[in-house]
Amino acid sequence: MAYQTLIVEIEDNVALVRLNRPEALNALNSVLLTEMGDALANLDANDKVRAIVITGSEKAFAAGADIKEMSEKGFVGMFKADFFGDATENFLRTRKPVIAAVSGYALGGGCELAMMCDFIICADNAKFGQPEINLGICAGIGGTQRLTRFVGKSKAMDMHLTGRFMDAEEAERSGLVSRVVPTAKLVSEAMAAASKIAEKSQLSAMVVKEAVNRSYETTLREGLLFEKRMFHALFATEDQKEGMAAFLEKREPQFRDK
Ligand code: CO8
Repeated sequence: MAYQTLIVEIEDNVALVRLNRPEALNALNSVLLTEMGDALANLDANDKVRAIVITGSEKAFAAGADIKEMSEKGFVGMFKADFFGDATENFLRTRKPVIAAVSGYALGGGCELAMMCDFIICADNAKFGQPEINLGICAGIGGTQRLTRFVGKSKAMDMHLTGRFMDAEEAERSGLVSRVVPTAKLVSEAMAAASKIAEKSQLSAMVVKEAVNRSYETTLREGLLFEKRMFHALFATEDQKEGMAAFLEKREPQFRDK
């Protein structure tokens, strides 16, 4: 897969998608977001791929939406094109687990892109922020909604209203990231986490992703019912029989996604 703004590699059932606009600290422009949607759709459909890692460079995961591209736009054009609406929908259609591996700046749309992934592992040099207020705008692909759910109202308001950056230690303490690792080991740690996921039954992994994401969309009662029914449904799979037999026989399971 050859892209203008992304480098995609597949290694042992795990895909690594690297944002590649170093001249603009991986700022998200229309080309990049279209290519990201296309890459994720291809990887989702590729049976060799069982988990996906998205990363940037050491200096920047992504420094936000591309300000140069946005600066001349007006309301009518943005509204009619539903600017970045499709890109978000395409991203969220991915059914395989997606890990964000964040080093350096994850600002504005970059922070939002990381939060659209299933979880975030960050390097100890990471800096998260929603500085759109400094540009006279606000977040546009989930920052006000997702950051609030990750870190709570008070900290989300602080980040959006002051535009300040959050370092890796604060991000872990606040629940924005699942783990912090040394910068030099970021990609290998994220790939190792993805490989661990790739060993599991893909059916279970897809159910877990749907069920956890549903907790953001619905009431507790409906979410619990969804989880219980999916739990029941997994007993119709060969992987459930294999997983439990392997445990009882004290051996490693051989999942076949059936
Ligand atoms: N857009 C376009 N170009 C950028 C961006 C950006 N967001 N960020 C950095 N660049 C470019 C710079 O213009 C510069 O290019 P050049 O060398 O041609 O002048 C190059 O990247 C290097 O940047 P700096 O020289 O500024 O590097 P520093 O190390 O001095 O500073 C910072 C790094 C602090 C990250 C700084 O670049 C910065 O503040 N960037 C802007 C951060 C920002 O405001 N982000 C929010 C953007 S708005 C947004 O994301 C809206 C989200 C809603 C929709 C999302 C859709 C995807």
